[in-house]
Parts: sequence; C-alpha cells; structure tokens
Amino acid sequence: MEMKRVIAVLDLPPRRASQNVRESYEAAAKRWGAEVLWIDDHLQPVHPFWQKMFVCDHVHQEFGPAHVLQLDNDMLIRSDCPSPFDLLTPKQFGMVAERQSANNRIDNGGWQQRAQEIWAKRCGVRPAPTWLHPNGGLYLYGTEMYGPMFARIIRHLIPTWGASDQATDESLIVNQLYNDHPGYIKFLPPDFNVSMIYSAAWAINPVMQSYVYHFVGRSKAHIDACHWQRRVPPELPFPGNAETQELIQRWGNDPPAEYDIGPIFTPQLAANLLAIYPDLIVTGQWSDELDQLDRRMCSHTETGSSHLVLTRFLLQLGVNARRFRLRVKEDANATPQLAGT
Ligand SMILES: [Mn+2]
Repeated sequence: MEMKRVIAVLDLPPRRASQNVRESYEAAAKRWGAEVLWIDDHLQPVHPFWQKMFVCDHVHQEFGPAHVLQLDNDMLIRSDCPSPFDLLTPKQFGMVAERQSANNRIDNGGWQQRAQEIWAKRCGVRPAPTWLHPNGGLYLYGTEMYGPMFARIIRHLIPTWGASDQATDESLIVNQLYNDHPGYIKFLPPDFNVSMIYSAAWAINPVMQSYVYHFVGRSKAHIDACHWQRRVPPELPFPGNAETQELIQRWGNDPPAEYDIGPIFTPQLAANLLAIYPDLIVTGQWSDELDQLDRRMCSHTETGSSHLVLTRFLLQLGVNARRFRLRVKEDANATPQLAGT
C-alpha cells in the first residue's frame, strides 16, 4: 500500500493563509491523493522558524508514517502542477534551491555561507556547502526517515537560546541533512518554489508563469490578485501578443516538442509559450553582428547596448529560461576562419 501523503502547513496567527492559498492547496491535494493539514495552533511556544522543526513529528502523530510536503502559507500552486510526491521517495529529502536570481551571487560565498557557518558553530556540526541552501517555503520528506533528524535539530533549541536569525530553518535543516543524510538531499525543479522577491515582473502579473509561486517578504502584497486556476483557453501573461493567440488556435492542447521564434527581441512571445506549455522547448536566434540582426535591434547595436536586450530577454523568462535554447548566428566570415585555425 502506498504511504499516506500529507501537505502540512503551519498557518499561525497573525498571518493566516488567504482564501486563494487555501483553495489552491486543497485542489492540489485532491489531484495528488493527499490530505491538507492546516496547523493553526502553535505547536510549541517558540519562534515560528523553530516550530517548522516540530511539524514532522506532529504529522506522524496525526497520521502515522507519511510522505509530507511541508509548505509555507504564502504560496500558490497552479492547477496543472504535477505531484512532487511522484518525483521523490519518502527516504529522500526534497527541496528547492534558494539560489534563484542571476542578480545575486552564484558563487560559493555570500550570506548563505555565513549563515550556515554561524549555525554550524552554534550546533557543533559541519556547515553544508553554500550552494545547498534551500528556500524554506517547501520541504518534502518521509516522517519515518526524518523524524529522528528533526529531533536532533530540536536538541539545539535550548543551547542556542532559540535564536531566530541567519536564515534559521533553512540553515538548521541543510546543515543537519548534510551531516546526517548527505546522499539523500534532492533538488526539485525550481518551478516548485519560485520566489517572488527575486522575480518582481512575475509577482505583479496575475497570470502564473510556473507551477508554484512563493510570495516572500514585500511580494506578499500581490498574492491575492494572482490566478492559480488555469482557464480554457489559457490566460496569457502577455495577452496582447497576437502571434501567441494564433499559435494557441493552431495547437490547442497539442503543441510541438519544440518551436522556433526566430530573432529574439522582446520576451512576450517566448514568455507566453513557455508559461502555458510546460514541456515546450522554445528556440530563438541571437547575433551581435549588425547585418545579421532584426531591424528593431539597430539602435541597440549603434549604441553598443545590444547585450542588454539579450540579458533582459533571459531574465524575464525567469526559471522558464531553462527551456529556452539560444542559437547564436555567426558572422558569415567567422566560421571558416575559426575552422581553418
Ligand atoms: Mn514564506
């Protein structure tokens, strides 16, 4: 028999989940054969970051052995989101990387390294490598395997005076995982927890462009206006783009595996297609050579700014840029020259 699946949500006052959050979690649970456990009373008289460590044991007490998707209460799950329970076994610990913005550091330093080192020292464990730092909105694990690990984390509560700084739950969890079960840490595709603080353009657009949005910090203001339910025909993040409308008419629910948009300039067409067809690969062409370019690129080339167009294009695709393939159009003379050397 398959293990019980539970979506567990700490939903504490004063910041309770809004109505659309509740509805999107309940709809996801129904699709995935899971139950939602709304935890609306404090589990322990400690900071909410520390209460996250008590959720595993609480679920185990309520349901017995379970596969748990532990979510924050400030996220939305799009109505076509596939089940994360199917992607990992209960022995694996699933999370999504905190590293989500090309504007931030992507080396192995930065605040995550500092946070993990500070917590490692406080708890007497080895710090996890920086790049393992998760976004704390989503954790996926089995209660049997990870109950004892959370119990070991909770033992650090009194010695650290319940400190709640330095990315508390993320650092505590990733350090303990790295020490206890390093081979079982698995990263889910970034679509399963897209931080809206790192995607300002996505946060203010009511049409979701990926599966799970996490309204961190200031981006919470936009959560109520966001549409998690897909419609027929699907709503577009850029509804004014006529070319997308024509393609949807032609393809319906049966898109090709790959589609070429030709020269890249503005991101609307690519963004629309990637948002509504979650498996589609989009290709496009880029060149910095004046005579190879789309006419609209001329002013950017004249001013030596054409690289900005490419940078903005990719940034605005967000995590969907993983499904964009750039073809670089070579200068006609360059290829034979390179080949001859
Ligand atoms: Mn959150």
